[in-house]
Amino acid sequence: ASTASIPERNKSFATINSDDISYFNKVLGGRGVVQDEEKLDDANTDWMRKYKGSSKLMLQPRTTQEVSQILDYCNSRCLAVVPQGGNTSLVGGSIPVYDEVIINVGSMNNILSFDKVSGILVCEAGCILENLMSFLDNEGYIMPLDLGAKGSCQIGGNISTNAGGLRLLRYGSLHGSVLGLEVVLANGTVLDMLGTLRKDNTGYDLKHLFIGSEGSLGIVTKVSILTPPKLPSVNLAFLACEDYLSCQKILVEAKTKLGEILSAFEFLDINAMDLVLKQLDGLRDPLPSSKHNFYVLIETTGSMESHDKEKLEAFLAQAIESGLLTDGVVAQDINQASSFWRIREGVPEALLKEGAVYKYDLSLPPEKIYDLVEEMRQRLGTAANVVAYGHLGDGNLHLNISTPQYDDNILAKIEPFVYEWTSKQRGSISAEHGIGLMKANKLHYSNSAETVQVMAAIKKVLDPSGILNPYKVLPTSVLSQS
Ligand code: FAD
Ligand code: 2HG
Ligand code: ZN
Repeated sequence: ASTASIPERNKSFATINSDDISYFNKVLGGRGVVQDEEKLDDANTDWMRKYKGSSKLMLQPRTTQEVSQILDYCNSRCLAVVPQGGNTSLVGGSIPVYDEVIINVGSMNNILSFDKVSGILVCEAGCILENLMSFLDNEGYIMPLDLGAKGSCQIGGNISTNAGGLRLLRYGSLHGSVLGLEVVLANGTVLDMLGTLRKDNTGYDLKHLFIGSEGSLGIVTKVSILTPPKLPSVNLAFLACEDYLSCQKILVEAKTKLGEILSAFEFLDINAMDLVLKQLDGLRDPLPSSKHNFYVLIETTGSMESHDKEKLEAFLAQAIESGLLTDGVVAQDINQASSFWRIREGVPEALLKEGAVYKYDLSLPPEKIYDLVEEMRQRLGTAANVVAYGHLGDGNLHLNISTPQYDDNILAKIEPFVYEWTSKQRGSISAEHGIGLMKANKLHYSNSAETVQVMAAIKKVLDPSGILNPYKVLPTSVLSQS
C-alpha cells in the first residue's frame, strides 16, 4: 500500500515503558494487557490488509472505570491511543498508525436492559452487532442497522463511525436511533449521557458529537438505542435493469408504490455481480437466463403477508410490463433470501479476494452516480476493474477499483479526480465509512475551511494533547495550527 499521505509520528507522544505496563496490569487486575505478537499483529492490521501499525500493546478493559483510569493515565503520560472495535474499518480508522496503545472494549459486552414496550436497548459498547440482533430476535425486535460486517463489528464501532448499511432507508441514521451514550473523554472524565428518552431538549445534545467522530473525541462505553419491532412479513426481490436510468425510475416507483413497506433498495452493476459470483463459493446467479447490466434488490417489511405480497407482485408486474425491469425473482423462503443478500453483502469480500482495491464511499445526487463510474472506466481503461454498487436508495455509491496490486500510477489517475468530481457535485467523500487515516487530508473536499476549523477547536477542547486516534479524521496541519 502507498504510504505517501501518512503524516510523520508526532514526537510529543511518549513510548510505552515497563512502568506503564505495570500500571496497566494493576488497573486491569492482570487480565487484558496484551503483548502477544500474534494477537498484536491482527490488531495492527486492518480488514483490507492495506494499513499496518506497530503497536506493542493492546488493553481490554472490562468496565467504564477501567477505561477512565487507562485514559487518565495515557493523557498524563502523553501516550497516544487508538480505540478499536471489531477492526472492520474500511478507511484505516481502527488500526494504530505508529505505536499507539490499542484500547478494545470488546470485553464490555453485556446487555444492560431491554424495555419490551418502548423497544429501548441499553448495552455495553463492545457488544457485537450480530449478537444484539439475535438477542432482539427473541424479544420480537430488530436492530435499526444491518451491515455485512455484523459478525465482527461492535455497536460502539458502529456508533463511532455512524454506520449506515442496508436498513438506513427505512430506519434512518444512528443520529436518530441512538438515544444516549456513555463516553470517556481523553482525560478520563466519564460523560453520562445514557438517556433512554425519545424527547429531551435540554441544552446542547452532546451525544451527537460522538456519533461518527471515529474515536477522536472519546471512547464510547455504553449505548442506549431505539429498536424497531420485528414485523412478520419480509420479502426480497432480486431484479434486473438494462440501464442506470431504469434503476433510478424503479427507485422512484418503489418509493411511491411500496412506500410504507419499503425497507431496502440496493444496487450492483454487472462488474460487481460477475466478481461476486466468481470469487465466492456456493453462490448462484438468481437470474441465470441472461446477463444484465444492473441488478437491484428491493426488500419490503410489513405487518400483513397477503397484503405485502400482493403489493410487491403488482409492482413487479407493472415494472416488467413497462420495460423498466427486464427480469426478476422474489425469494421463496428465508434461505433464498439470505442467498440473495449474500450476493450483495459479499461484494467487499469478493473484492478483497481479487487483489488490491481502491475504495470510495460517496454520497452523490442519484442521477449523477453512474456518470462518475463511466468516466472512471474511461480514465483507467483496461488497467483496472471499476466496480459499482451500494445503497442507491440513500444516494450512496460504493465505487471500488480493483487491480492485481497497488500501483501509484493508477492511484494518480483516480485521485484527486474522484474527490474533485464529488466536490463539484456538492457530494460527500464519505457517505458512511468515515474519514479515518485514508481521507484525513481530504476533508476539505466536503467541508469548508471554517467548518474544519470548528471541528479542530472542538477536538482541542475535548482532547487537548491529541492522544485520541491521532492522524485520523482531521488533517494534522489544521490541528497543529489551532
Ligand atoms: P472499528 O473498525 O474497530 O473502528 C472504526 C472506528 O471507530 C475507528 O476510528 C475506531 O477508532 C472507532 N471506534 C471503535 N470502537 C470505538 C469505541 N467504543 N469508542 C470510540 N471509538 C471507537 N459501514 C457502513 O456504514 N455500512 C456498511 O454497509 C458497511 N458494511 C461493511 C461490510 C464489511 C464486510 C466491512 C469489513 C465493513 C463494512 N462497513 C460498513 C465499515 C465499518 O465502518 C463498519 O463495519 C463498522 O461500523 C465498524 O465497526 P467496528 O466495531 O469494526 O469498528
Ligand atoms: C457495503 O455496503 C459496505 O457493502 C462496504 O459499506 C462497501 O466495500 C465497500 O466499498
Ligand atoms: Zn455500504
